[in-house]
Amino acid sequence: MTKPNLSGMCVATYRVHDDKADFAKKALSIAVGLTVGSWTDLPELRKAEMEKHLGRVVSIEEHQGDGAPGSRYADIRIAYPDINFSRDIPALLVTVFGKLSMDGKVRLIDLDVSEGFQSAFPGPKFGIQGVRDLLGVHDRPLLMSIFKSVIGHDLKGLEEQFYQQALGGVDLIKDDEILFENDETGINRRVAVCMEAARRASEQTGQKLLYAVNLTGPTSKLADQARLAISEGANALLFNVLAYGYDVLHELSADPDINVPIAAHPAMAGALYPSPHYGIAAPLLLGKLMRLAGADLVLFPSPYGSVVMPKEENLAIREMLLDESRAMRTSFPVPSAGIHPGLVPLILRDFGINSVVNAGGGVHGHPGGAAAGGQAFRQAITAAMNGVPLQTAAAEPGHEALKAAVDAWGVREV
Ligand code: 1AE
Repeated sequence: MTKPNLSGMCVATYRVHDDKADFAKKALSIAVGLTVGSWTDLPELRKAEMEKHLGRVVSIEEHQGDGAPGSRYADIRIAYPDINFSRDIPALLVTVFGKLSMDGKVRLIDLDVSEGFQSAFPGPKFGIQGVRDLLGVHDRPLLMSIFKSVIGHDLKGLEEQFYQQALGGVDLIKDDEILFENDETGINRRVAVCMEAARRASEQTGQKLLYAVNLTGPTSKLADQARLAISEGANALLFNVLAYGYDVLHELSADPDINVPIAAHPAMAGALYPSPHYGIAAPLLLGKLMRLAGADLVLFPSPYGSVVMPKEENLAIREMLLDESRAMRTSFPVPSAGIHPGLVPLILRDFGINSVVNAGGGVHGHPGGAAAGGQAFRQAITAAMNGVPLQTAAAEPGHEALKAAVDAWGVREV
């Protein structure tokens, strides 16, 4: 097969499972079907006009599997001319995986966008460096704590919970993603009290802190809500990207008035990535596309905690977020869910210092309370950075918080 010239084209890679299919025929039907519709039936004149719109088969890699039913598959790469779609993520996704996502065992495993397409996306406004600069922390993984049991709280309750988390020395506090607009603790009201609690805690800890407040409500009002929160002092946002769509994240992140980092929550991602046969692979869904759309931090289930994702997929997400060869800022990987201090050495080994250790239950469930929970994590991070086993560090004077955490949750061997 002669290699097509791919400039001005976005290339999608699909994994197609089929025990009997002629994969070359399947590839051609995708390339033609998702672009010009039908090729052989076109008159010659029309063919000449349509040539520039025609999708191209770039490669087909067949795998026979082990002979068991369902094990035969092919990885098929198709190039789509940029001129077929506008420069936005919805148009790209509908082109490469709109109708096709419903047509048999087809999974979108990667998407390489052209330089031209990428040029419409500034990517993360802050990225890893920008978030570190805001916090003044450059030499260790960041620590994020998650508000828990927030539904039904009054402002006073939220403020106290925030203060306790902040006292523990965390770098970021994020809302729970299920905290929506409500009369008692609406976005502007809770930002005001929580930022005041952050100021008080900072007098004790000497640390800066970002509060990622959950941006919710109808799409048409999100930018106004974000501006309102920022006018009350919000210095970061949390956003349920997949419930709204990547384009909404892109618009928020590209808005010059929304000049705070945005953390992307992965809610709904499980409806799309876990199947080996269908959906969109996690590294594309939560890695490449989140960064392209402008997420400064991206949360996803880690391989170790309560909601797990296979480690290879986690590391591939990390790769997508940190890849320096892309002409845009890098995004922080935030492996999450069920994280406790005993997992910190694993997180550091697998994700390195350019990551965020993120915990809800692992902070609030500490026997000494949320402040002790944060301290235990900070002590675990310092020990792991110095190559000191957590059990050894926990036995040292001043490390009572870590000791209590190790007793409660144990330490996972590296
Ligand atoms: C993958 C998202 C994790 C998340 O948002 C969350 O709230 C985790 O809570 P914990 O740490 O499992 O209690």
